[in-house]
Amino acid sequence: MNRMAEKGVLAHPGIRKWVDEVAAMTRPDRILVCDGSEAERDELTAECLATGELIALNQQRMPGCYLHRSAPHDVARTEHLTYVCTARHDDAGPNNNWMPPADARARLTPLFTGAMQGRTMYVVPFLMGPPGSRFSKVGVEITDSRYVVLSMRIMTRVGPPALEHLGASDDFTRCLHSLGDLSPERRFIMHFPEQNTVWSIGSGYGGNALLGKKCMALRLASWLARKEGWLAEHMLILGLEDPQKQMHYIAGAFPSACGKTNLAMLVPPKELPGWKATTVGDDIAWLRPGADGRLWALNPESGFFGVVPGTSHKTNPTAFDMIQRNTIYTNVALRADGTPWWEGHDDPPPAAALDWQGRAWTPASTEKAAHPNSRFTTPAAECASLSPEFENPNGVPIDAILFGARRQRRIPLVYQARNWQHGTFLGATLSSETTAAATGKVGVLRRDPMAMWPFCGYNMGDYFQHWLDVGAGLTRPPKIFRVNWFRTNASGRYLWAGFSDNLRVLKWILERCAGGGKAVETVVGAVPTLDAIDRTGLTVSDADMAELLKVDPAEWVEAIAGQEELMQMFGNRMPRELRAEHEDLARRINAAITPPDLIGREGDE
Ligand code: OXD
Ligand code: MN
Repeated sequence: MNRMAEKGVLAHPGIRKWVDEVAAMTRPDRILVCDGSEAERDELTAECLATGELIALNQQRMPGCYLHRSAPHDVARTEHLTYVCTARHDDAGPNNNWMPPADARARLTPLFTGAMQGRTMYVVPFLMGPPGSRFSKVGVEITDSRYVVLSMRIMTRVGPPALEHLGASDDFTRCLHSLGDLSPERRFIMHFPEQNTVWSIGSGYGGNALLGKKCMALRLASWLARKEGWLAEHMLILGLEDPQKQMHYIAGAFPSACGKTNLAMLVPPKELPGWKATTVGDDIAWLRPGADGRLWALNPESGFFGVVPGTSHKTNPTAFDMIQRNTIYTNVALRADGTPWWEGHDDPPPAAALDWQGRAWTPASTEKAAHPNSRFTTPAAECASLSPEFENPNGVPIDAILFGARRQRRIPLVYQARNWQHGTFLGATLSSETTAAATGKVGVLRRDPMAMWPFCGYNMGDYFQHWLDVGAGLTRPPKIFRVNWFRTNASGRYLWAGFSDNLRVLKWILERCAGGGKAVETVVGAVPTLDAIDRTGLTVSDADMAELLKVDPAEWVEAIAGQEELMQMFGNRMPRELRAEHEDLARRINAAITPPDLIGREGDE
């Protein structure tokens, strides 16, 4: 046990008791209490280099950068092995796998028993959110993975900030993690919201193992947020300064690997001078009503865990530059000069490299060099566009909320909800084509309300009601918009330029927030007129723009049927207001596709 043990974290009776209990079950050789110091990081890194858990990248060119190769079957979140264990099944809802808490413990106790024999048990106190913030929450992760400790040090505030925030309180999330034997057969990520506890075994992958992130800051936090009157969301937070030097903040919910990090680090196009973008967060937002009737948001994380493939100077120059230092790469390819490479890198494919599993790779190989869900883990402090408000304990006031997804057809580039209730409906009916961030088939359309389907720690019907309740308490609620950067034409070509040019859409959104912005009312909401989105210097034709903004009521008939399934799925937990929105949409669509002579005849009968 290190120096911290006597005077630091283990002096806390609640943590001590829990550590003792876990140690009795997992039987580690050694317990090390992490203090978050640089010396500790260097020691852990040296150990990882010795064991092969990390490979040093070219330290001249990329100081502080390392490569980690995971077990080949442990490369993404495993939603089918993720459970919410509430006393009543209905409280977890149809959106979660469920197990009674006692059964979950009985199932996992044998797996954890003796799991840390021959290993060190690390005790990692961490703070989600800035020190001194009413938003912030403390967790303690116990893990037997050095890679997890090093990653937690990037993604959360480890050591003294957590202990100071906790003080004598026993209010901390108990996050227990072991690699176990890494077998998918013995892998479970169990959440116990009623006990503010997570047990995760059998995976070292970020979303399954860095328990401050999806497990605590979304699943357990969403449960707590409902109790306490706030929202824990799968959202980026972007600051935009307009040419008049007014600051605006936008929060955006998008499913995993749909471009949140790129949008959060947006670089304004040169054709729109005077705009400045700053990054508050790229994955998680905690939002609370403020005394001024607005919604305030902060990012509880302190680092970025981003998808590497596709990251380049074109798509995200800020991220590309950011990951040249102090970054842990997971599952990318390695070039002979000790630098990483991936599909979508600015550099052409190397003549020879090692793929993400360390096997010889050439451009003739049929497999990808980097895993499609390979990741970077980088401190927020490395991000050149990081907002000066990043550490503000009050967060930032949100002007607009975006709900976005990956949809090739039907969904226009952008449209605006009529009010908060309609906006909640737009979020609740979000669907997206699946990506490599979770195991399973890629490109399949699935329902993903508020981009929270895999992360809502309770019954989503109650979650929708909570959204309505939070909105009802705001006198100046954010305006809500649906966006879709991914619409294609009949031959599969993306119609929208995306990346930097998304600012053009955000500009219209901010105009709408200020009471301007030209729009036409459609059955789904207010859509920009053909000339409303600034296309200065952009080669998107009128025809493509018209296609991007098209709302074809006939295409929406199918959507209504899908929404009906969602309504059924949540039964009487689905708020009445959202049923009413669904029926209203069905009525509007029906009216739009019914030939006028039929309407006349119906009226005559
Ligand atoms: C993530 C995810 O890692 O959503 O952020 O899967
Ligand atoms: Mn995410």
